[in-house]
Amino acid sequence: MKGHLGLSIPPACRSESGLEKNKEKVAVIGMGASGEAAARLALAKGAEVHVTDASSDVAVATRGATLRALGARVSIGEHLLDEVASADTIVASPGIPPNAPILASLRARGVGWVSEPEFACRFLQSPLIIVTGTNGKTTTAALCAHLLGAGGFDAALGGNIGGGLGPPASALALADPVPDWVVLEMSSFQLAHTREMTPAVGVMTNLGTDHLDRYASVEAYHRDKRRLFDIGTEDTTWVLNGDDPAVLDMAAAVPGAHLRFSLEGPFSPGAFSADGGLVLDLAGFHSGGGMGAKRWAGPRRLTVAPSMRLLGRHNVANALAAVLAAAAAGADSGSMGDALGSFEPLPHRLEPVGTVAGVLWVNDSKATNVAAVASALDGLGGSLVLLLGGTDKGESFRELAPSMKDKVRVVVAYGAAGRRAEAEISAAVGVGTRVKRVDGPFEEVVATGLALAEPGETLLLSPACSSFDMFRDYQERGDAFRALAGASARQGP
Ligand code: UMA
Repeated sequence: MKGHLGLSIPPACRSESGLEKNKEKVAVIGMGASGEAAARLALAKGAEVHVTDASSDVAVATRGATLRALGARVSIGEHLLDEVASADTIVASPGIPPNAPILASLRARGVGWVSEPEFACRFLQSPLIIVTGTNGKTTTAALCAHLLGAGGFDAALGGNIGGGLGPPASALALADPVPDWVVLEMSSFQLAHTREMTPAVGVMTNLGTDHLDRYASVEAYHRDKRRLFDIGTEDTTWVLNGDDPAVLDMAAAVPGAHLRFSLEGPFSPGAFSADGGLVLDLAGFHSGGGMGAKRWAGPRRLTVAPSMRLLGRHNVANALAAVLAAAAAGADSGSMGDALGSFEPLPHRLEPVGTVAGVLWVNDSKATNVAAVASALDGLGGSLVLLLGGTDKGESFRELAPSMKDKVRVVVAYGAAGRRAEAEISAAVGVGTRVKRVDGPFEEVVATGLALAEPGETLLLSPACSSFDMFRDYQERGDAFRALAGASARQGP
């Protein structure tokens, strides 16, 4: 594909796209959002589809009935290994751990599989902006799509993002008309099994620790993140966190154009924050994608509307990343300044959900790892009561000590990780944060936090853990917190 001045923009898939043969057999493992979307895409493209889920709960059975009516063969409650293994293409849902029996059996037979976005890219006709990183990827991806929209591009948003904010990649491959750009948030689970998909623009927001319940080590998690760089080409434009040595190190020898964003200081070519504003400096940048086509002059301060509502310093970093990615795709600095002001904070990410008796409630339920909580704490001012806990993912809570110091007056530690969180935070020397453990239900956790909070303080749900011990997912947890804020406001002080 050619950009507006004839520069090369890599297509979504590096090889011939589409099905490999007539009546290709596609097996899809898992019937959550991604499995359903992949099966629908394969059916729409004329494949013979076998879709399977180990569960037979109501949601799976309902999806199964729909897919059966569309022509798929459906097996639920068990995986039929021989049938799955005989397919030409196997698509595995991202939430299925690599040691799950079905994947272990396929591996033992020497049979490979692809991730759902990898399957989707075979049919995507738009160039891809892929956003990954440990934290900030959803805000960055959504803001990037918003900036492109304001710049006159038809930009479709999807991938890992979920939560009603965007569909899986496979659904975007059926979009009609074909969007100008597809902005895909991708998790490490989805990047793991990619081969052919190619970012025109690839964004790495940051690299921290996450998902240690699935990976044997941080290095193994980072290896999957590294796939982003492995699948690029020399025409890919990279948007890199200039303040994160792990990102710069990982990208150092990667071909393509490198743009960096920084909260600390000037970067050229790149974007940085200075004197409370955002500066885009792409002077002299001429290679890759549609970027050179812009013929950017010297540094340009973006006139950001005062209504910009993103809380916290880490969101400034996300905004800088989004601005660079959108600029790389062709958006201009004038439209981006206005659009930054009209972007609404996303649900469950430092989302203010009410003020009760002088206490501000902030829902940061998406903060499912320690690094995300540290970012939230570093970005917020004032005194805080922090609700922390849930399913234990094995990370050290001690690492939160520097961010808690002089800021978090009380931690309410709860859920499956509550006891460990209590022990580690109480033992952190010199932090001075009081820890109160609650073993009861979430309502009791929130009520305890509220009772301990004083007027003028913030009650922050930023759990550092996943939610599965009490909720279906982080959205349900955040929704519960928001509903309790509403109920509390109605009840009055
Ligand atoms: N299953 C099997 N066999 C097994 C194990 C599981 O069939 O051995 C079945 C389960 O019964 C279930 C299905 O697989 O029905 C679940 O698949 P899934 O967990 O991949 O769920 P999806 O609904 O497809 O959602 C996934 C992402 N979830 C995960 O990666 C855990 C969603 O990201 C994403 O929005 C969606 O694909 C579309 O791309 C959510 C997420 O939490 C938001 N992501 C993690 C994160 O951001 O930290 C990675």
